[in-house]
This record gives sequence, structure tokens and C-alpha cells, in this order.
Amino acid sequence: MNTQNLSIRSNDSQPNSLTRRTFIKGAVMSSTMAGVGFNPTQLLASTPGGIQNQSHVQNTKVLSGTEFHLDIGTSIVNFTGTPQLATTINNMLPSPTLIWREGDEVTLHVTNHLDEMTSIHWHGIILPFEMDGVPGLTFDGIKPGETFTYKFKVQQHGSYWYHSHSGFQEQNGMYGSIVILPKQKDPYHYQHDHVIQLSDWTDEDPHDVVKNLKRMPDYYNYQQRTLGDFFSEVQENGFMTAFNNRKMWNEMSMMDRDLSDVTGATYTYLMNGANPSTHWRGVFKPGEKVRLRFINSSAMTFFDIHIPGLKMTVIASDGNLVQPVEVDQLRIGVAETYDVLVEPQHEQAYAVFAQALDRSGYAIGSLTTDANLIADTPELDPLPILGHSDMAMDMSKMDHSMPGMHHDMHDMKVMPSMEHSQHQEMNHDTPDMSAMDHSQHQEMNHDTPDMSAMDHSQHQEMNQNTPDMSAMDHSQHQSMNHAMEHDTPALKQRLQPNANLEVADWPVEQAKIKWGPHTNMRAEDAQYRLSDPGVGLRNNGRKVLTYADLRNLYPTNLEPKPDREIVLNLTGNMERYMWSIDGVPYSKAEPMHFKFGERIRITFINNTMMNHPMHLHGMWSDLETGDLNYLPRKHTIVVQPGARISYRVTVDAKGVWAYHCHMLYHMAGMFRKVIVA
Ligand SMILES: [Cu+2]
Repeated sequence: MNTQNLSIRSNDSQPNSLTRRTFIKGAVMSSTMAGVGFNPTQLLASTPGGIQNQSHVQNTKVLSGTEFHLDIGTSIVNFTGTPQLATTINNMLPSPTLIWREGDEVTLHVTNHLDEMTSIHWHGIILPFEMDGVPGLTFDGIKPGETFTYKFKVQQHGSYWYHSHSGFQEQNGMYGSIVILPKQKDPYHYQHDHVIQLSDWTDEDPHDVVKNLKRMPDYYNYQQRTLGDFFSEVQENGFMTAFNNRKMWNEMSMMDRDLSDVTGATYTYLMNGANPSTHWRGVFKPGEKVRLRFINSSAMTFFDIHIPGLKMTVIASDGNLVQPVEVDQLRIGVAETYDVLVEPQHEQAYAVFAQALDRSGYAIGSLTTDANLIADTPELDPLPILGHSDMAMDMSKMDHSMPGMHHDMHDMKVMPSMEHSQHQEMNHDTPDMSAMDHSQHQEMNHDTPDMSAMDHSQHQEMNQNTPDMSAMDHSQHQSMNHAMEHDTPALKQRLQPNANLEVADWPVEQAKIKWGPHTNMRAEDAQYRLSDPGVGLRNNGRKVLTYADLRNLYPTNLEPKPDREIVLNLTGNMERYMWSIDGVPYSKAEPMHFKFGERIRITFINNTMMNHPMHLHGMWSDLETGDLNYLPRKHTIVVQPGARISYRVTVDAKGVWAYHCHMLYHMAGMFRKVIVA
């Protein structure tokens, strides 16, 4: 194996799968070697120019009060064995933790010591738009040598964060956390309170990362299937299924292991700025309560967090208190925050384990009774494989939308992997569908009253209980949903995430999607999947948090009926690594206009295979999770691959706001300017 490939992989020829396989080993090796402070890539790396004159990064400090001085510059960091320059604030990575108090007016003097423009955006903070820190939209940005003073009243409490909104400075280390203490007494008691800020670090220049993705969208995906995988799949599922699965994904130019654009192949995952070898630790005494404020400050990484041996009680989402829900694991999207309480009982070290969604690496720290004692590293969960649900593929429509798709693809006869047990559980009244062809199937749906009355939640439930989310069980189920559209009550339910919500009778605005070079994927049958924990977390034996679990702690008392609904389609062309909304990238898009005082329902439909954490600046996104009286208020809402999701926005902040996907490398296209007047 030649580990040199790792640092010289930017050559132009596309490596064959064998070479790719070699890369995997190299990648694994470098991340494990990082644990002992040695990285094979180091042998080839040269010291970045000018690094000698830089100071080394310091430990993150906590700053509190009402007046803050933040100095943006560069510092030397070393996460992989190779010294690199990071973009830092007050010479820290993460940037200082800011403690504010609800009701205070805070003043923040931000000085730019870089030789390029910079900015700070206060993520999730409700403030006047001029203080929001988006260059070109809400202010001019902070020029080199300049100081910009932010000043605003703090109107909320909870866990938030801040980061650069300029270029790729965020990827390069410019992010910190914000803890806002409540004016009222906190309803919870705990002895320890820790921010757990997760991030992804790369030694590469982020501009090069983007170039690599543009040239080869699967550049960092070393986990694609090999011929060996194919043969084991054949053994498991039979040749036709394996073959058709493969063929279909290939034809759609997607890969069922294409889970993340940027992976552990280049990323080192950090917890509070510590890599797995430097290992963050928080000390407790048995029986004490600990509050953990998880903040995902990654550029591109979703994390699945669990603490083996401990239950986590989720008490807040995106800063706002929710009704407590006890879970074993939670997925945190880019830019989201979750607060949990844990109560470790034993004299030991517990691993706080945050696996990257694609299992290409992890961030880890320990809750420990002894600072010298760290937990063993848990095993990574199995590599998730995307199912057809993740692309909302209605296989009955496939031959129309996907040229070259073969009819036998959706012929139910060639789906031997279909799970009979669950399938029977689902259709009590239907005969065995495994032998049924598609036409019969449609017909049956029309004629079976019980099926059309089947409620959506049941479907969701079934999703959850399905031990194998393989295409086959799902296609069935998609087709059924499709058939149910003919039925009015079922259709209404399809338009609502939950049967308890009233049926839409407000104006719905939806732009015509521009299908073209900016789009090469289309979700034919996007469903609400609030109770779906997502790919890789289904049926893993743990109670995993889903959006369906989130209910605001207090009644939200918000107008139940929106004035109008806006449907937005998230679109992309994976082949060319282009992202857009309604097929239109930001550069070609008109601003969106919201009317001050109106209440909007936003519905997103994700026509891509990636999760998109959508972030509306300046106003809350009240997520529809089932009870309109207890909508959880979020600032970032993850739209799962091939899914739809809806939320309400009270338009209560005049000005110009950014509205975008928080995946740093999706943002350029998947972005809208919102004007509130
Ligand atoms: Cu995105």
C-alpha cells in the first residue's frame, strides 16, 4: 500500500476502484496514526509559508459580560501531525465561548487582522438585520484592519454559536459557542454544564476541497461498493435484485453509499477543538447531573451522538426548551444544537462518541471521574446504506423519469428480498404481494378500501420497524402511497406531517422547477418522514431522537392557520456538484419577499440524496411535529434526502435576511435572499 497517494491524490486521472480501495486503508491509517501524533502524509508535506511567525493556538476561554473584544487572525494548529494555519478568534480554536444574559444589551468589537474580508454571524440569534453579519446582504463585511462593532439586545436564552459568514473561514476554524443564561430561573438543576462543540477540520485548503468536489463529486467517498460487495449482495438477495439495485443506482448516477460529500478521508473530527488523541474530558462525581450542550459547528458533517452506558434526556433544541425526551442516541445536523442532561452513576470514564454520519471517522471525548482516565473508543456502527426511500423513489414512475430504467426494475416478481413478515403486518387484508406484478398492485389499491384508509403514521411506523430498509420493502410501500393519492382523505394526510394537523386550505405558492443542468435528481414521491431517524440509525436497537419527538416545553400560542404556504424544492446536480433551490442557483435567483406581520408555512421537498440543514436568519422556524400548540422553535431544519418537511415562520423582523443550506459547500447555490417589508 502506498500511503503517498493520500497527499498526491490531486492528480487528474480518475483512480480505478482498486486504487480507491487502497486509499481507504491509507485514510484509516492516517486517522489512527493521528492518535500517536504521526501521520504518513506528514512525510511529504511541507511547512506552510509564513507559519514561523505565527503564534500557536490557545485553549478556548470563556468570556462573559456585556462588552467583548474579538480579534480575528491566524494561529498554528496541529490536528494531524502537520502544522497548519487556522483562522481563529483571540488565538483560539474553537473561538472564545461567549456567555450572555437574556435581557442584556451586548457590544462586540470585532477587529480583522486577516488580509481578507471577514464577518461574524450570530447563529440563531434574534437581532436587527444590520447586526446579523452577512457580507453583501446585511452589511459590507469587515475589511482588513477594520473594527466593526455589533450591538444588540439579547432576547432569548439557550445554546447557540457564532461563525464567519465569509468565504471558507468557518471551515478553517472560525466558530465559537454562545451560552445565554435565562432571565427566569432555569427549570433544570445540574452540577456541571459543558459545551460540546463538534467540528470538522481539514489540512487541505477548503478552496481545493471544492475544486476536488467539482471535478469528481465522489472524490472523498472511498466507501463505494466493490465487486466483492456485489457478490455478497448476490448471495444475500439473489442476482436479479443485486444487479438491478446496482444498475439503477448507476443509471441515476448516484451511489447508495454516497452519504457525505466530504468525509474522514480529509477530515479530522474535533470535539471542543480536541482530536481523538488529545481527547476532550469533563469530570464528574457519580450521581451528579451534567448538562451537555451539543453544537454542530461543522462545515459539512452530520454526527450521530451516543454515550454508551448512559441515557440522554434531550431538553433543548436549537436553544429552545423542549419537553424532555429520553434517548440513547441523536443525530445532529450541521448548525443545529441540542442540550441534554445525563446522570452518570459509576466511577468510570464514559465515551461521548460522535460518529460522522458516513462512519468515516468520529469525534470523541470522555465524561470521567478522573481526568487522567479516558474511555475506550466504542466501535463505529456499520456503514449505512441508502435505501430508495432516501431518494423518495416511487419505482412505479421510474421508467418515465429515468431514461434507460428497465421495466423489470419495478416488477415485483424480481424482488426476492421483500420481507414477508412486516409486509403482512402492514397489509392485514391484502394477499401476498410478493408475487404480484405492478399492474395488479395498482388495481388492488383502488379496490381495497382498507388500504386507502390506512393512515400515514402507520406507514411511518412501518418504516421504523423495518429491519431491512432495502429497496424492496420500500418500493412496495411507496407504490401504495402513490396509489392512495387517488383517495381524497389519504391525499390530505400526505400533505400533512401528522393526521392531527388540519388540512391545508390556504394559498400555496410553488415556483415551476427549472429542470436542467442544475438538477439531475428528482424526488417523485417525497413524504414526511418526521419519525424516521435517518439512514444508518433505523432499527439499530437504540432509542434515537427524531423530529417527531420534539415538542416545545411551553404552549406556543401561535396562529394555527398560516396566511400562505411557500413550497421550495431543494435541487442539485451531484455530477457537477451544483446545488440550487427550485433548480435556480442563488446567482440567478430573485429575492424572496415576505410581508412583515404575516405567518408563512414553508414546505421543503428534497430532490437530492443529501441532508440539507436549512437555516433562515432572523426569524424562528416553528417545526410542524404534530401539535400546533407545541411547535418546537428551531433555527436550522434538516430536510432528509428525498423527504418533505413543513414549518411555520412568523414574519416579525424587517430587513434583509439570508436563507440557506448550512452545508458550507452547498451554500453558494442553495441560498436565497429574503426581503421582509
Ligand atoms: Cu445542502
